[in-house]
Amino acid sequence: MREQPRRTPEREAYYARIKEKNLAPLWEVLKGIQTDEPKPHEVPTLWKYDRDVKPALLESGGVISAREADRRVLILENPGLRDYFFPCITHSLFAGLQMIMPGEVAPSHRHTQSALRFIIEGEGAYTAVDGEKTTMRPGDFVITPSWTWHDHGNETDQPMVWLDGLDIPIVDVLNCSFFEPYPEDQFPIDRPEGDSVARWGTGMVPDGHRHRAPTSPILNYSYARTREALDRMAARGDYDDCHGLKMNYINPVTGDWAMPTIGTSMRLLPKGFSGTPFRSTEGTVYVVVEGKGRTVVNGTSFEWGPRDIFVVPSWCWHYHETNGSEAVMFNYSDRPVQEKLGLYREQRGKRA
Ligand code: 1HN
Repeated sequence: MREQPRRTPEREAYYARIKEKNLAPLWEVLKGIQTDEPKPHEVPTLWKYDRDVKPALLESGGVISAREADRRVLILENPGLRDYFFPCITHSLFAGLQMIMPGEVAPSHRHTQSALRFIIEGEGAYTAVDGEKTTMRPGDFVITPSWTWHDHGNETDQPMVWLDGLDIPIVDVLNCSFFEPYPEDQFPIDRPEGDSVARWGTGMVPDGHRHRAPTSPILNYSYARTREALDRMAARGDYDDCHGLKMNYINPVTGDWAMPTIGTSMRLLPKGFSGTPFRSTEGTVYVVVEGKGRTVVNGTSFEWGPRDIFVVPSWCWHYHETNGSEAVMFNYSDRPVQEKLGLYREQRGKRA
């Protein structure tokens, strides 16, 4: 550990003098930035959906319309990041819950921030991305790549809620934010529903394809297919000690993560699972899809059930447990960025 240099009146006077010249002493600030290990400001936090989030969301329907809000989203603000430049769930990622009521539309726009939608509840509202529409169902993972036109609408008779995960802080640190509204509510649809899965999601790719974008061309990784894959693999029972049965979503064109800045996975924890402690540098947002269990993060126990959301900050020891039911959880983090920069680290512990 570094020693902090002593502060003396002579030094303080010197610092004050050089400040005028836009100069500052590195030795006064080095310790705060080169920490022995990650010291995230965000804290482990659990949002109970049915008890706390849902009533607030339903109330928001009477507070503002989707049109006036542009996007009616309640931000999951990490209490450890209250002084951050923007309310976020981790230092690198945003999370919010968007609700769209029957008959509403969230008008088309595009931005350089990439977004994922993870569907929480409701059935049958749509999101459209660059001319393809997809009907959303709980557990679906839908991608809005950087700089693609997207709008949402609900032609059903029930409210629809999904989680929005965006790389807002990453784009901010690089100063690459661009935004543009589309002149109409909806960008024209020019492909049938399911087109992207047919083209890219069957283990084949179109002959002579020119997909060069860093984001997967698949619009919707449906829960029906994900769940079936997990079920079939569970039959063989090869579970990881820490993660259970964990599958990462990939871009079928490159084999890399589905999104360039956000890594996404789905896992199945079997009944009576008692996970080994694990930590990694990826601050991770979890969304529970099915089942009940608990996750112990740095000694704090989070009891979770369907639709609950929690966050495990970078480098925090944690383990997962289930009891009488198997559980399915979605998660996302900034791991693709860390891997590309050679920064990603993980560590497995021992059960006490
Ligand atoms: C956004 O554009 C959407 O397009 C959702 O649905 C959430 C959160 C922050 C900034 C932009 C959307 C967002 C967002």
